[in-house]
Amino acid sequence: MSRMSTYNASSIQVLEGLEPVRKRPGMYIGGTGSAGLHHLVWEIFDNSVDEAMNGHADQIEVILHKDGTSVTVSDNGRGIPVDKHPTHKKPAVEIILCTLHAGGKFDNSGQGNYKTSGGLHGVGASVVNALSKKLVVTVKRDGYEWQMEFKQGKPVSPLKKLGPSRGTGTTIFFHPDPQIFPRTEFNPQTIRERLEVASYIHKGLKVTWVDEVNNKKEVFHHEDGIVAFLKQILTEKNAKPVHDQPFIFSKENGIRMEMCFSWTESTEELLKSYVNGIPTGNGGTHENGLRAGVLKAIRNYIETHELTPRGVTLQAEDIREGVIGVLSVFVEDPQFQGQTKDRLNNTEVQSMVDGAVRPALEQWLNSNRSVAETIVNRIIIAARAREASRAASANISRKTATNGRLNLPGKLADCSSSHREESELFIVEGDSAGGSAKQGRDRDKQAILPLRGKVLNTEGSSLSKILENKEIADLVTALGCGVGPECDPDKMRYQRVILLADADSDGHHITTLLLTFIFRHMRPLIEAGRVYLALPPLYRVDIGKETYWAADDADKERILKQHARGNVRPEITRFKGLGEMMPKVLWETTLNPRTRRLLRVEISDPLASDRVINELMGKDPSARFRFIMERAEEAEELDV
Ligand code: 0RA
Repeated sequence: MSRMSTYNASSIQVLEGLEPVRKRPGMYIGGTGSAGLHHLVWEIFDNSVDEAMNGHADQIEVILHKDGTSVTVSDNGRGIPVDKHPTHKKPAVEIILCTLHAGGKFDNSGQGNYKTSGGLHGVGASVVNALSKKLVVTVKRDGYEWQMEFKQGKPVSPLKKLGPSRGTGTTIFFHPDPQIFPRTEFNPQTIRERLEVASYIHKGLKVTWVDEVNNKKEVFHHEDGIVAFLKQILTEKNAKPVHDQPFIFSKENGIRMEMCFSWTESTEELLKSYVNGIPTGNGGTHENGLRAGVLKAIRNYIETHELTPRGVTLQAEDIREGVIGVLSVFVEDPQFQGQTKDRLNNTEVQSMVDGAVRPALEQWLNSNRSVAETIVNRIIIAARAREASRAASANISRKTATNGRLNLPGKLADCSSSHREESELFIVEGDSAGGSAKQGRDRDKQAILPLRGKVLNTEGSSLSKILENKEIADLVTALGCGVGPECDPDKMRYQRVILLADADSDGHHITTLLLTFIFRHMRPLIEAGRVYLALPPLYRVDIGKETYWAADDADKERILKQHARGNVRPEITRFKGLGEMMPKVLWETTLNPRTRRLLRVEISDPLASDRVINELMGKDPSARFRFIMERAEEAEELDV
């Protein structure tokens, strides 16, 4: 009889022999190439994972043997039953390993009966048995150890009682049949990765990986499950979350799902998703549900709290930018789609995930308001960056279309050295100061760009609008490093750019406006440590016919002590402006690298500074003043 078909009323199982599996292996494991070969490991491993998921096991060991072509999987579960089946008069373990199960696993434990195997057909151990030249099952159960051996799916000998034994569990050794598989070498890396993921997806499960080919042993065990997984991904990707704790959500009823994610400073969006522990590299309905739920929750939060930004429209990509997370769902009858069968296709899953995530995320945002604010801020930045990026590329293509060569601004007094490493650009406020600076500078290494007109308050404007401002456009052209997403410090025409303004409130204002622009649209320059503030002197000290400049109070005292003459009364005035300084003095006090003081502009916390800028610009001018002073203090003082 080539087929055995039996109907059993008590278990409702359709039992069938294994001949069809050997005849058409592709139907059961997808193919006989490398993927099919590894599928054998997943089938056996997933059975043990099932046993663990149902609460009967917490340890699984997988051994790739020295030959690289045989594997042992063992667990400390209940052990496959060995008692004789009432109708078939054969040990249950033999039926399980020698028949195709149309009706699923012989599990009457009453616990959630998920089949973890997201495999192509989920038919389990008997398929592996059919396609193995040798398979040995060892069971510890009922106080004894039992063993049975098979060849190409057929028993070699009856079930043997080896002897008394403590504990319970199942061990399956198998050696794929070279008559079926052209190549029977397993890839250790492929197996290792799958095991590691399983240890994250099934929190608490201890998976031991023994790679005898490479003489390696590893234990994967994560009590924090996918949250630990997320942590590892963030570290690996070097992605810094913008909030401390990830959003974590799990749900058992309906369908089982578990997820966690964080918004990060990364511009990448990365969601690792799994169905029944199987990676779904091509996403599918579960991922779609998550994305839809997150979008709705965020939009709703922004709307209810009236956080809608002016001047930009938030798009889905802005909300998702930088989100890194893990999604794991368990579906009873997963349908996979696509060439590589790694996209979930069950339509009901989408609305279930969406419907669960949306209220949960909204509630989380509402009960973590400062976190929510940080996230919303990050989203708004993404939207602004996106608009700036589009505007910038439009602008650049327009430029290259009209004049291919860089057209330097007319009022730039460039330096003569062609070595970037030794050259610097001073942005100087006002014409008269610009004139002094041009005369007083080291022409070889120092370039001067005087800013004449009003510098635009760039906050909240699109980049294309900003670039209509002549002063800003000149600055961009002179630096030559590009703007917006194009900005590349390596292309900058100078080693550093130094903002030089008076130490009065107008000076602070213009410096703030320039820094705001650079922070928003040329941030890489700041990150590369190539933006500086020059510190002109604070006091002018006149003693008789001599004039001295004091950098600060201590300097002033020193000058007074050193140059005081009994009969002459020193005259101290606060420094009024760069314009009153002779070129030579400007050189000595502010430009000369040997004597000047510079502050390097740094960003301590990008989001914090972002908030500061948002809050301060366009509001109280004294607050702007404070901002620049605080920035200056934060910046590292340098002797350049
Ligand atoms: C059928 C019934 C029961 C357990 C198993 C199969 C079982 C199968 C595998 C495969 C690998 N590890 C396994 N562990 C258990 C339930 C037995 C009972 O009710 O005690």
